[in-house]
Amino acid sequence: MNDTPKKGWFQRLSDGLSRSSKQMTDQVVSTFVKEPLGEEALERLEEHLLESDLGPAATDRIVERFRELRFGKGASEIEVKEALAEAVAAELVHRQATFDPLGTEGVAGGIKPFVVLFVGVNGSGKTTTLGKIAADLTGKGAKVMIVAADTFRAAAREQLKVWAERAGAHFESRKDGADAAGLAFDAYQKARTEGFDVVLIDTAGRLQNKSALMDELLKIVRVLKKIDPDAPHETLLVLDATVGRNALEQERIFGRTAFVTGVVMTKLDGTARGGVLVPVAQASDAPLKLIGVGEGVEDLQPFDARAFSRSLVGLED
Ligand SMILES: Nc1nc2c(ncn2[C@@H]2O[C@H](COP(=O)(O)OP(=O)(O)O)[C@@H](O)[C@H]2O)c(=O)[nH]1
Ligand SMILES: [Mg+2]
Repeated sequence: MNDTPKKGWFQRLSDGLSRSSKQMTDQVVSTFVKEPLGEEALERLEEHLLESDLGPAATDRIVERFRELRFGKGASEIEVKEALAEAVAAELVHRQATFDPLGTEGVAGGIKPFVVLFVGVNGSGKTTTLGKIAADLTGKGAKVMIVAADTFRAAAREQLKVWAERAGAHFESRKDGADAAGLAFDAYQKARTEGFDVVLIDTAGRLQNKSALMDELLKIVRVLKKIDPDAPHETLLVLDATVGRNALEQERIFGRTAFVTGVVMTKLDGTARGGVLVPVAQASDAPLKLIGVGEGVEDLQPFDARAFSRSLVGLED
């Protein structure tokens, strides 16, 4: 029997970000608690923020805020953390948006089925993120179809099928090497006739052949638009936080095709440099919508700038 109380979402977020927050707390916070705020401490703050991958632009602004704050000698740890959390949140609040396919901008607003396309390089967490979303949606009573448009690898299809079964979602696939766009088109048609609420389309992420991959993604988008010019209604770019600043390069590659409507940052639990979320959110044209802080279904969370920032510096909700 397991009588441990279910963890709240903020606790999951904090646990997921614990490696990053430890880094922040050990370095940044101790700088200010130990010595009065002077130029030297500010320089050290700058170094530590850069080491946390917050990026030069946000780092400059945060250091500037701290300069203006003029902490007295021996500021308390909480004071420093609160100030840092606020400074980080200020970098992110304008970069957050909600993903709610069942809400008024989706099914409740008459867009049914609501089509979501998942893009990103192999290993970024597309399939896992899609699976977590499927489980969440079926849990809310939605009729969900999962489409395995990553048609190149049998293993990829199998992995997705397991998620579909677990979530109780309908699964559409074809054999190896089948035309991904053809599959997506037929599946979307079927979803319309059969009254599905949401269609989740997984795609391949072979970056070895960038132009072929982009052509394939654009072709999928093009055929979906033949059915509804507004489809896909959401295109989520999935980025892995553990690759650090390479995530910025991936954002550039996929973002350039200009159809991304939301960013998902996964594996924040797998890095001590979760600060990389900041430059990625700022570089992307599309807002950040979801974050992954673990492998469990409940470890995919809506992105909340304030909660993220507080967790990042080890503060309570
Ligand atoms: N720790 C952790 N692992 C994750 C997270 N998201 C995905 N993964 C893992 O990352 C690996 C690659 O994910 P996958 O969904 O197959 O990536 P894809 O190639 O983009 O479809 C898998 O082992 C996942 O379990 C996350 O938020 N946290
Ligand atoms: Mg996959």
